[in-house]
Amino acid sequence: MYTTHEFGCFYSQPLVPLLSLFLIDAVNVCKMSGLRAPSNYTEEPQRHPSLIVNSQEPFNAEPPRSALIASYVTPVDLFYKRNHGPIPVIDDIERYRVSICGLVEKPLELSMADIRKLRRHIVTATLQCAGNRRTAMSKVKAVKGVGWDVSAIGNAIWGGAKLADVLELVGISKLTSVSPLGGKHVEFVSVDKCKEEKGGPYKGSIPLIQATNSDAEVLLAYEMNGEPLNRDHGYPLRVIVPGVIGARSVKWLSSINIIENECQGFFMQRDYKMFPPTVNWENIDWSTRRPQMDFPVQSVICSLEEENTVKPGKIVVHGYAASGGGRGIERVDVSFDGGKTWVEAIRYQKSGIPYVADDTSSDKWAWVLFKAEADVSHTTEIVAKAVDISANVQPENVEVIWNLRGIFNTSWHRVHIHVQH
Ligand code: MTE
Ligand code: MO
Repeated sequence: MYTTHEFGCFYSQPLVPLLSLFLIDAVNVCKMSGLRAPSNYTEEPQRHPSLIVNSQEPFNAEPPRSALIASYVTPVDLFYKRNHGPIPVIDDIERYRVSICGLVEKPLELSMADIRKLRRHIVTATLQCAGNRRTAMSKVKAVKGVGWDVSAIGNAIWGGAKLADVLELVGISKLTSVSPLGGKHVEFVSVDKCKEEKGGPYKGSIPLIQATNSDAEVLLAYEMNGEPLNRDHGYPLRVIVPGVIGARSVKWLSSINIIENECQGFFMQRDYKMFPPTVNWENIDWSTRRPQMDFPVQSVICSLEEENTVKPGKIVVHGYAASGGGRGIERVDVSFDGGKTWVEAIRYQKSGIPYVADDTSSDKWAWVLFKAEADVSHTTEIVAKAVDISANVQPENVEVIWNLRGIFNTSWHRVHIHVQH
């Protein structure tokens, strides 16, 4: 007996097409989304000239670090762009559909008009690539991956439908869980051609318990900073998973599959996992680690470059701090003498309003900007480190967290100050 559960999204056996004449409602197939995935880079969008390009094809770029502290909300054109293939194209938005299939009673296809009919929810959330600050980690020992400085992060106001509301349309009620560990996942599939997937689409998944939790605020977003998403950031529809590494926020969403276990795609199983420093490319066993989800506590000084020459006098330091899982920033410490003594920085989100690390008066998924100042009279190192509300701290040195994929460099951020008298 065939149940809707056995097929996932694709016909897997030759007799299925025949049977499907009779079982068309029962067999669970994801249809085309109307998104087109170019196989070369001739249809890329225009980009801001001040982005620092780390790789042209696929396009990976970050803004100068000073741009991050110019405003609490990062402008779209300066927001980092992280891609694994050419940017997909929509020829006719009327034909766009996102399908929901897998372990659901009745698969469903939604147009943009259907998605817009659902209650519109707004979340201010920081997106951070797990590879942020990778270049600094690669100075310890070579790592594999796109070289990022400190700006593979940005804070935006995302607008869209809550995934929990969308899943109710296929009969999955809020807070659905089998068990807190393991259990079903919700898989997000795109259309972009990624070489890591041997030309297949980018995909990833999150636990069903998170997807159906209205408070987790997982979005199918169609707006970024009050405007329709642009092509680089996932037009017409992308996932936003607040508090989780950027890799799970799948862009150019084509289908949503309810699956028995986590997604088996490359970016879940053979990437975005953190290994101990002893693991190298000869002895690596990917199956020994879980896919990374929440990002750890991070802070970076953005008002100064790695090397700075200044006159003696007052230095004002600005930067960002963020933690995953909705954990607020409890404290940011700044040292003007290489880490011997520390001052506590002032924290803020919207300017003029002092930051309090609780859900009611702050944006819990968003970064916190900080400011500290001191007189500097001789050559020194300025250092920043943050503490989140669960008392998680950043490691002092990058050496102890070195890993071959170069993810999660959250070591104390240090910049050098050369004082010229
Ligand atoms: N979604 C698709 N379809 N393809 C991708 O290459 N990259 C992921 C994620 N979603 C990616 C994707 C990664 S690794 C990150 S960090 C974020 O998108 C970056 O989002 P942004 O380009 O909007 O900043
Ligand atoms: Mo990423």
